Amino acid sequence: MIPQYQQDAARRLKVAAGHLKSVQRMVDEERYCVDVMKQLAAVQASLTQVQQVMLKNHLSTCVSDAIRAGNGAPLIEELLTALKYSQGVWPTGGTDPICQNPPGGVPHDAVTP
Ligand SMILES: [Cu+2]
Repeated sequence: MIPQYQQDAARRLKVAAGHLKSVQRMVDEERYCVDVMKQLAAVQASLTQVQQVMLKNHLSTCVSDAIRAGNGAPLIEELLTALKYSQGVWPTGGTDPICQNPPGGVPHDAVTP
């Protein structure tokens, strides 16, 4: 793993684990349901951020290495399958924001050959 991403993921997981423990305590103490739900949503958002870090690492390492070696297709398929089970990893909820609105670029569906 790229050290920066590894440290980022580890830090975020540690925070999420601590947060989850406090939610568990809230359930044990029979705290107000909506308050528990809000805290659970926050834990889920933290885990989604870890997913995004892992995705960045995977694209930066495994996928780009495979593409450079001419063997990217299986990893792209594997990633698309994994993303079906990783709702919210794309910030807009399942669509690719880069293709829709690339910084300083043109969406690839707007490009004519
Ligand atoms: Cu990878």
